[in-house]
Amino acid sequence: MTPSQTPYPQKFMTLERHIIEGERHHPGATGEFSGVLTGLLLATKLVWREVTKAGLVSILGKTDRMNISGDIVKKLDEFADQTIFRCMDHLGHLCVMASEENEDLLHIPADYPNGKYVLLYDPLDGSGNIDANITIGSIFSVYQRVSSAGPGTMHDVLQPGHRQIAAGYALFGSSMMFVYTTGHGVHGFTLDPSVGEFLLSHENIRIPKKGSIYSTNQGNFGRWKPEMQKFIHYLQQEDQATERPYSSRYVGSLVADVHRTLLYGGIYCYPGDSRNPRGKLRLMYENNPLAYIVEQAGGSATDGTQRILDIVPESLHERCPLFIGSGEDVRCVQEFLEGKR
Ligand code: FDP
Repeated sequence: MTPSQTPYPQKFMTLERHIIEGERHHPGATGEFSGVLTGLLLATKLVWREVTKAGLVSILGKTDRMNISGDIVKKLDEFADQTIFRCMDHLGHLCVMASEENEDLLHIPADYPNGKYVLLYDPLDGSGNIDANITIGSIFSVYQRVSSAGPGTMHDVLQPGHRQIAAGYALFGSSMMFVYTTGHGVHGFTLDPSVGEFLLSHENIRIPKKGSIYSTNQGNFGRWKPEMQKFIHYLQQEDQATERPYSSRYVGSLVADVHRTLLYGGIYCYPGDSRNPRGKLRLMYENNPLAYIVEQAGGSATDGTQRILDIVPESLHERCPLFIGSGEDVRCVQEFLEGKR
C-alpha cells in the first residue's frame, strides 16, 4: 500500500498548519498575525489543562473579589486571565490588550516591544458553570491598531466590530475545540489529547439558514418588553410549516449556546429587560467576536436596532442586547421587536 492509499486522511490539517497556510494567502505577511493566533492557541491549551483539573485541586472556588461588571470572580477566571496575558505580552505582536476581567487597558510591559495588533478577550466565559462541570470557554477578538506607534491607546481598542481581523473561541466541553475566523470562513479544530494537536474537525462551518431551537434565559420573561414576550410565544406555537414549536436549549454559557446555534441553527437571545435595559453581555469581549464568527458562517447578529458589528463602542465594558443565529430567525425576531408582527 502506498502512502496515498492508506486509510488515513490525505492531509492532516492541524491548527498550526491551517494558520500557516492562511498566511500564505497574504503575500508580504510578516508572520506576526500568525504569531498572535499561535500565542492564543498555547494560552487556551494551558487554560484547558487547568479546567480539566478544576474538580481535583483547590484552584476551584471563589475569591472575594468582584470584577468590574459586578460578577464574583472565581479563581479559574483569574488563572485564565493572567495566563492569556502572559502568553501574549512578550511576543512583540500586540500594542495593547483588554480583558473582561480588568477595568483598564492592559499595556505591554516596558521590557517588551509593541506590535501592530490589539487583543480583546473574555478569559473564561460562562464562569457561573465552572462548579457544575458544564461547558465554558475563552473568547478572543483581534484588531489592527489605528495609532501609528508606541503603546496602544483606548482609540486602538474602541473600534467597531466590523474592523476585527480575527475572532474565535476555545470551548472547554466534552472535548476541547478551537473555532476561529480570519474573515475567510469559520473553521473548527478538536484537540487530540494523545498528541496534543488540534485537528480540523469542522471545515468551513455554515450555519443553517433557519433553525428550530431558541436559547434564552426565560426566567427573565416578566421583565422583557411585550414585543420580546410575543416573539417567544410565537416560537412556542404549533405550526408545521415553520417547524414550530421550537425547542428550548439554554446552557447559560454564552460561548456554548452560540456554538450549538452555529452548528444546529436557530437563535440565541439576550435582550435588555426592565432591570438591565442594555442586557448583560459585553459588546467588546462577547458580542463582537461571536457576531463576526456567526456572520462569517452565513448567519447574523443584531442588538435589535442595528447590526452588532456596526455599533461604535463608547467604552471598554459596555453591554448591549444580543440576538444571534440563523439569518431567517434573526430577521424574524427583528420584525417582532420593531412591532411589525
Ligand atoms: P457568566 O455570568 O456565568 O460568566 O456573560 C457571562 C455569562 O455567563 C454568559 O456566558 C452567559 O450566557 C450569561 O452570562 C448567563 O447569564 P444569565 O445567568 O443571566 O442567564
